Amino acid sequence: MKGIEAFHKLAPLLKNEPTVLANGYISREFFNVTDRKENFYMIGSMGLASSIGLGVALAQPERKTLILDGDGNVLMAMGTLAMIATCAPKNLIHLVIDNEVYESTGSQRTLSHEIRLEEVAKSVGYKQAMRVTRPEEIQPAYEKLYQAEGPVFLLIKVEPAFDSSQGRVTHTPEEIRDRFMESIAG
Ligand SMILES: Cc1ncc(C[n+]2csc(CCOP(=O)(O)OP(=O)(O)O)c2C)c(N)n1
Ligand SMILES: [Mg+2]
Repeated sequence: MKGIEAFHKLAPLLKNEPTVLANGYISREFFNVTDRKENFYMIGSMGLASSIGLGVALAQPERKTLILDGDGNVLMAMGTLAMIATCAPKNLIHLVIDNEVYESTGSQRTLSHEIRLEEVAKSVGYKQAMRVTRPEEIQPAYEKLYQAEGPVFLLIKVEPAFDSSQGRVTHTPEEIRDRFMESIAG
């Protein structure tokens, strides 16, 4: 499955959950599938979507919070998995698009062809962690994890297949911040 297919499966499942997206192609591709004010695109800094998502989840424990991460991002901030598991926000769902490469910077291989990131998440203490490889598995896995107590982790294996003709996120960082804050206020 291509990453874009995974996004087309995920997008209709989202309601108004705050969603913190990893930098690079993940933000860019998801922006083109479904731009929403609840999307916080981490435009520049790699590895930080997970810790920002953790902060959002802890600040608003009654609201489901999503992180849409990449394998390279997770590997860069592996310690954040332990922090998430230890803080244990019940409302946090950590989704990872795993294409086994740093596709945004030229498809250098990551370690996720050998390291099963969902096993890492499970072993540090995520309540549940699953891996899917086929598009039709995404909805049932997501719905199962959505019902479960968090933090939970869903790894979606995809092939590197970004369509570089897709445009970049058009909002400025300030606009992304402001509309995200507005969407989670109150
Ligand atoms: C701290 C930091 N290091 C490196 C980069 C350059 N960079 C941007 S995206 C990216 C790859 C991200 O990999 P992954 O999370 O697997 O997402 P993919 O590109 O495969 O969709 C890299 C290395 C950056 N933006 N910030
Ligand atoms: Mg990747």
